[in-house]
Amino acid sequence: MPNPPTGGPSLPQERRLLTAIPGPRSRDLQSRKTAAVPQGIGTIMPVYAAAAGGGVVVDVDGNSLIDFGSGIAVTTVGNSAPALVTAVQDQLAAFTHTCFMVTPYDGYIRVAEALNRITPGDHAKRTALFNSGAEAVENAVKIARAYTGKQAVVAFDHAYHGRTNLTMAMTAKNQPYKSGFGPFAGEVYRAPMSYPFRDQGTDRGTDGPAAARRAIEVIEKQVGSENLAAVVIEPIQGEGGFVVPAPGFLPALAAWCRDHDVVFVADEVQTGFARTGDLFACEHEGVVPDLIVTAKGIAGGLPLSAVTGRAEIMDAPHVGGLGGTYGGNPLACAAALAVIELIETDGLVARARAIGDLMTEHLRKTQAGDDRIGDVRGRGAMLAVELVVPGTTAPDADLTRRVAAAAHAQGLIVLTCGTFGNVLRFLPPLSIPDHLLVEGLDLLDTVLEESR
Ligand code: PLZ
Repeated sequence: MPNPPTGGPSLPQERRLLTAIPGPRSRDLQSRKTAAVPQGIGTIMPVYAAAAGGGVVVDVDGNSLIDFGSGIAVTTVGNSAPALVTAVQDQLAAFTHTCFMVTPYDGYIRVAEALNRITPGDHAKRTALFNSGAEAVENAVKIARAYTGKQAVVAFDHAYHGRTNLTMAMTAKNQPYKSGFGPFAGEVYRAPMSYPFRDQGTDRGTDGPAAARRAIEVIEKQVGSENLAAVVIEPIQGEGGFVVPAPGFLPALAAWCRDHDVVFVADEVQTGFARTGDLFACEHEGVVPDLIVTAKGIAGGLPLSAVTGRAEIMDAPHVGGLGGTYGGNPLACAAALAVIELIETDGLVARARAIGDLMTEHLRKTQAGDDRIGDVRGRGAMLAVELVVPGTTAPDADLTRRVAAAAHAQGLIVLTCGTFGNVLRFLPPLSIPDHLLVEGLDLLDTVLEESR
């Protein structure tokens, strides 16, 4: 293909296979990657992108793939959305960087004001900007420690918070995230999560407040609220398997934190910005976190993350105690302002709900005829199926791998996740047209059938 196609919504919204997947150009790039990039940086799908937009990714061989991944929940408003491209281009021509800690600029302040406005709770707030999800999680912990004068941090079973030293300690899963990379940061403790599909039929039960009491008991016995700075939790777990806690679990935890001077931190890196059919997943149960961590969907693919929270907590660190060269980069801020506006003007919260309804109905029908699908769960455009040995809850990671690989070969980008590697997850961009959603789901049914 001499001229790569223009990206964004102008791309034909179709699945189109011109070569085997991956095609010859992708295979060539993959062998160059192997020679130039360490193997530690893995490849889920060795198909090299040339353009993307709406609900497709076009590869270097001219194949057009249906996107059920959004670059891991990042391009929520769609790749290269025109309003975002214009906003970033304008900023690019004005200046690329001055460093907000040296000579600041208004884009950063406007993003902070917007996040203070749209995040849950009407209390006075402040926002600090960073680059990655992990960096923001680390800063939320720094801020909670400075505010409380305490050190311990509680994270949960199946949690994912990043790959830096502190966030590796907070992440639950050993392979591939932690193995061989210790020693990990100290003062990180783990509490049991509410995982309804795996808690059913056990003495743990599926009652949210009861699951919270179980977690709180572990926290009180093994940590002690007098030592605990923060409880950090994903309101719907992402990498850990799209685990939606039982109703009442999050509110009970938040209430306990409030009563014990513990900062309640919602890691909404994967769930935020309309993904779950609410602007933020916490809103579903009316939970108001003390600090909320956002990234991914915040800026349509430009690297940006944020910690937003109660003014008195956010102002605890001393002057100069927070920052970084690139945090709140002007291009990323321009993108974030465009994203926030697009979510509001294009009704993307409602769009996420509509996608959720369409996909859930289809997946439940598939489940009714396929006893390998143990669970269909998620909210909005953050959905998953958990694959098991029929009649049990025993995870079937091998089937999951085979189904994902077969879907990839048919031109459907789909990701897996879960502590047991047996969850297929669906994170389409909210710009995807319905016909591609349906085609992707039909394809999934076919590959599930063929993987028996
Ligand atoms: N918190 C809830 O989902 C990133 C990780 C992909 P960064 N999830 C995708 C991988 O294998 O590295 C994530 C998340 C939650 C924090 C993070 C970390 O965000 O921007 O990847 O640092």
